[in-house]
Amino acid sequence: MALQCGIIGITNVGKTTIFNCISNTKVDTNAFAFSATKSNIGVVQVPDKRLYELEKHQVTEKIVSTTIEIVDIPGLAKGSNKGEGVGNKFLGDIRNTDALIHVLRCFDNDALPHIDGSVDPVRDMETIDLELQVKDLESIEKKIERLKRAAKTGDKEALLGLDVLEKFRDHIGNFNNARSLQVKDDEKKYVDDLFLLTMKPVMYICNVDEKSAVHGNHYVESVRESLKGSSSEMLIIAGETEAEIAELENIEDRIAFLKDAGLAEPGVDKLVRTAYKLLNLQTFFTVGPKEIRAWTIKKGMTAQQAAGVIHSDLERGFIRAEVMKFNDFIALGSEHACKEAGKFLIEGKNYIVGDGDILHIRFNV
Ligand SMILES: Nc1nc2c(ncn2[C@@H]2O[C@H](COP(=O)(O)OP(=O)(O)OP(=O)(O)O)[C@@H](O)[C@H]2O)c(=O)[nH]1
Ligand SMILES: [Mg+2]
Repeated sequence: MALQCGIIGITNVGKTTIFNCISNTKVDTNAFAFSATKSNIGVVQVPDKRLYELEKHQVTEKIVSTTIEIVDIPGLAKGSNKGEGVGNKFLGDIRNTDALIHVLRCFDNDALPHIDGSVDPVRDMETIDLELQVKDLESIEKKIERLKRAAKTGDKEALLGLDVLEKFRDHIGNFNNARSLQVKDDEKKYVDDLFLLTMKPVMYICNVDEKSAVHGNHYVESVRESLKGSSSEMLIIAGETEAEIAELENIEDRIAFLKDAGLAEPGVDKLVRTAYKLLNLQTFFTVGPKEIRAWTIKKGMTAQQAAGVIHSDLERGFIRAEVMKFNDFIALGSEHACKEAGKFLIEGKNYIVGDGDILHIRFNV
């Protein structure tokens, strides 16, 4: 199953606008609060300039990017945990995602009133966090009750679990997100089964007006300030500008538009790459005259598991992997040159694949 990144935030902050740019779809966006009634799922190509570097050294018929799934979830509001706005249902959609893209409104627009009366991205962030925290507390309390019953019968494991869950309850009860609690690896298992919403890795998107696309604005500064000391990433994106760029069919027009806006690449490209990292994913390549292709694996996967991403036969009949590092291949310019330089490696099934590895799997079924 593909890993999913969910776009969350208050209603009318530009989630669907950004989703449309990255997924090349045309879901209706409008200025009515809570007009969206279902989540949109898009398969999004992960932009990777390395594919075009590889093409310089290998003539090929086509280039295939790897993809991730992005889900655009309708806006939450204060009280969503009790069914306010469009409510509970969407908290369930968030539960199914593996990482979160939290969009914050950082633009003024008198024609588009804010649901809470004023533009204040830090307040919005806290509103959403609180909704998720309330949900998490519910799940934790339920499990605590269950474990308490088991602990009465002398179940040692239940006692250990209780200890960890109570730590989480106190932490989240003090308006913190689960992800910021430091716990030992062997303690994590007591909450893993709860799929806590505030445990999911998150990145913040400041949605700004066009003139703030490069340097941000005072709203962005307030977000930056509030994220000080946290490990979460923050990106600035001019949603409406990005939407205009995405409208342009012609690549030269796009480049000219980007240049005018002072951008080196579409902001959404960086967004998708960051989401990919957030999901703890990395890429390996296959390179040949028929196609040059990027494939997705989880960090830490072995050569045999990576072979299985291409085809189950390759995993089942795995013999060995021939590996070239991306940088070696680009620097030396060909497989032959890599061989001469001792940079063509023969690896077994337990080899841990590195980001950017060029693999050729030898197999026999
Ligand atoms: N000025 C300005 N308007 C924007 C920007 N991004 C989105 N909008 C407008 O804001 C309105 C809502 O945008 P959507 O993308 O539908 O917002 P949403 O967050 O998906 O809203 P819900 O699905 O209701 O939660 C639309 O009228 C957009 O044109 C922006 O960067 N600048
Ligand atoms: Mg929407």
